[in-house]
Amino acid sequence: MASYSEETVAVPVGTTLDRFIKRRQQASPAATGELSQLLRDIALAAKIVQREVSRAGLLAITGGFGTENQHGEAQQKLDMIAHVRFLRALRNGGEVAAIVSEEEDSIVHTGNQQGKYVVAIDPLDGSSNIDVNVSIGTIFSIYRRQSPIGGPVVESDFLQGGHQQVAAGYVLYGTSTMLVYTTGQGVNGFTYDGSLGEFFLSHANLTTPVDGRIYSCNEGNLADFPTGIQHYISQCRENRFTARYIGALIADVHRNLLKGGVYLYPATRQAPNGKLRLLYECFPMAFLVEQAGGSATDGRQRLLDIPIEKLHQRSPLIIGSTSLVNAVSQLY
Ligand code: AHM
Ligand code: MG
Repeated sequence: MASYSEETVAVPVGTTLDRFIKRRQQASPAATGELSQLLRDIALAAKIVQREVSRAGLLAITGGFGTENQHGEAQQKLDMIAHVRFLRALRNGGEVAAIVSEEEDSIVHTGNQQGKYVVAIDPLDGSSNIDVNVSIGTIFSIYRRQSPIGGPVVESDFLQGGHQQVAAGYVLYGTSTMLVYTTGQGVNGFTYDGSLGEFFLSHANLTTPVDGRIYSCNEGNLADFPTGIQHYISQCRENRFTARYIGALIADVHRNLLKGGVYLYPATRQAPNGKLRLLYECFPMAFLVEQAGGSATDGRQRLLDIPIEKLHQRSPLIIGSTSLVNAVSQLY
């Protein structure tokens, strides 16, 4: 038989998320495997949600659920479906003792009081994009609980502060579905191959450009932005920066992470504390972007330094390439 090289006969499919998680676990002798299992549970829920998202138009699951969340925003059917999917996966996995979700006012106890971890999650971010087939995503943040294992989780388990995150990441349901996460040792991105039902490592050791030329904000609110931000936007226009705003935090941050740019959701006259939530939107994205070499601030201080007092606390967010974030801070 003629000699052949394997690679020319069949291109390798690459490293699955499962194998990547396992390797990371083996490299850390103290690891018990619980965090690995938790990440697998998140990936499983992400696959299920990606299935629902991709068929949304066929399944009559677009549109409103007829209820509002604690922020007074209409809950979409898919918001609630994603909430239940993640809740169920984390409950069944057994590593998570409680969850805080954008879709629930108070802590959701999973019944796994032996679980070491708590998870804060925005199950489906970018709600206004759901019905129109535009990118949406899931954001998650993992903490090791401080309350005694075996007892009930308490609010302070979630209010430890952004620096205490053990892991954080997002799932982007876009032109392809990606899971991007950090455990504090850099950032890695995985792309979903639906035909195999697996996430594969596609963006190893992701780093973001220090500089960039994209700015992303809801410019319709310009007149209500703080003066410093208005000046910054004027500079972006004068310098012929590119404006890109999808209206889904994850999609905007993801693009800027790869290409270099800055995302801004500042305080506005109507929302003096900004719109986005610290626990399950700002903290996880700030942790991840910093791990990729970028920066995040509320305009006054490093975002991860912000003291958190309430589960659904809001904050302004300026996040992205370090030199652009610094430029915004200087004008604030
Ligand atoms: P949501 O959690 O209700 O979806 O709101 C968060 C979203 C972000 O993803 C997005 O960047 C922002 O809200 C868009 O807000 P606006 O429509 O005010 O520009
Ligand atoms: Mg959200």
